[in-house]
Amino acid sequence: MNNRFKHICVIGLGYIGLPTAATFAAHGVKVTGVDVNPYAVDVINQGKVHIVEPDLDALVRDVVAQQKLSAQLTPAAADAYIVAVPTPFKDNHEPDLKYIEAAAKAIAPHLTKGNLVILESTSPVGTTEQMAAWFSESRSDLTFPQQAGEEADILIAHCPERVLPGKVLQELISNDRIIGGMTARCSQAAIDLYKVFVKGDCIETNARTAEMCKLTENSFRDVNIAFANELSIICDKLDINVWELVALANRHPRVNILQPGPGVGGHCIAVDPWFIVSKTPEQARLIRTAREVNDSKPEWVIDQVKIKIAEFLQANPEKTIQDVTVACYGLAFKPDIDDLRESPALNITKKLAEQGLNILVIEPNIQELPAKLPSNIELITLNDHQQADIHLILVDHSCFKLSLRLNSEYIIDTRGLIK
Ligand code: SAJ
Repeated sequence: MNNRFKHICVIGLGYIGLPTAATFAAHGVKVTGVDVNPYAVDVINQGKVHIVEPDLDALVRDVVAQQKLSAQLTPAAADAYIVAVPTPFKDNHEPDLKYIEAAAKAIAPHLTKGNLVILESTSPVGTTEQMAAWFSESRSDLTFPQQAGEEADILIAHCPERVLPGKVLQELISNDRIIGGMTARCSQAAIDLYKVFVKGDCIETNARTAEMCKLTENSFRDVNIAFANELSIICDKLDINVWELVALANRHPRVNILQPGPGVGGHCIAVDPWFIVSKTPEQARLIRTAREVNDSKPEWVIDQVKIKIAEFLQANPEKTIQDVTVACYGLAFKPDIDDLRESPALNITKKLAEQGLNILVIEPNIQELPAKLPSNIELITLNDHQQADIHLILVDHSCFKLSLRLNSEYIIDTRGLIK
């Protein structure tokens, strides 16, 4: 283990902060985890977890039992600080940095000469410099890289997280890491810290490039998914099977089209491109349009359901709209996870229920429906799906791929499962 960082403080114990804190603790570093949510702090101190991520529960149980990880509501003095708090956007798509500001103000009183502070939260370009400015406002007795360069008392870097939900514990260790120090000395300190467990390469750059790199990765994905989603709508008009089309085009050695779906979910790819658009609205035309294309896909799916219902009622004139039952396959934002946050599948299901339709949901990864859903939605098992009139496939869970067999004319397949 590297001797330089014996005790670190991780601010924000969510989907990134908690696995990061637990992984450092498992590699012998004493970790104080900090979260403003008293429930999360309590649960972690009992050796349990408040989020679902494969193998995280066992890891947290072990490191808490070994007293390597403990949680509390406010930061403590440490050798290094890692900020992993959310960076949401406001209603106008402008980034909201209030959690980073609050974290900086909570850390500032504890800073001592030689400390390293790493911002891991996905951030608009310039946020690391802003965080450094917040520190220097609170601590005129210390020097920071923006004033003192390599001589600064406090070292600051941006090292964005890039792990895939569902594979966080593996990717934390195996992924390459972008290290954006405010100076070369800051980068070297951050590399020394991550090398405690990172097996991938730690690649040095400056803080602004590191910020933009993370936003670029997710925008690249968003733009490419938008291309696939737009193709699916074009193909529907032209009576072409988009899944066959994509597979054929991808036989070209330099073409690699992503998969269309019901929209883009989660809290990264659907959010981060806006951070580029808000800084450079005149220039980021393609990135903005991709966001709009992906955000409008759920409405298109709902229109497809309405068309199928009209066809069904025409073929079954004895029935009325109140008799129609729609089965929705999947609620999660992507396959084989239970995460429903910003899920297009969940939004589509909710909107269909609000129109008075009877909805059956098949989501094998959850035990009960979220409390806020309308009462005309029922959670059923895959075995009971045949009772539905209309079948809407929203998530390509592995179990659907293996065992979903539909014998119906009334199928809307947003994931190409039936093909
Ligand atoms: N999706 C499609 N078609 C595709 C691929 C994805 O419709 O071909 C949809 C998914 O169904 C889902 C959404 O996109 O709704 C996002 O899923 P994802 O698996 O592509 O990505 P996330 O949001 O789970 O994680 C991303 C990752 N970024 C990249 O792959 C560039 C991850 O590495 C990041 O760490 C994470 O965002 C993050 O935290 O920013």
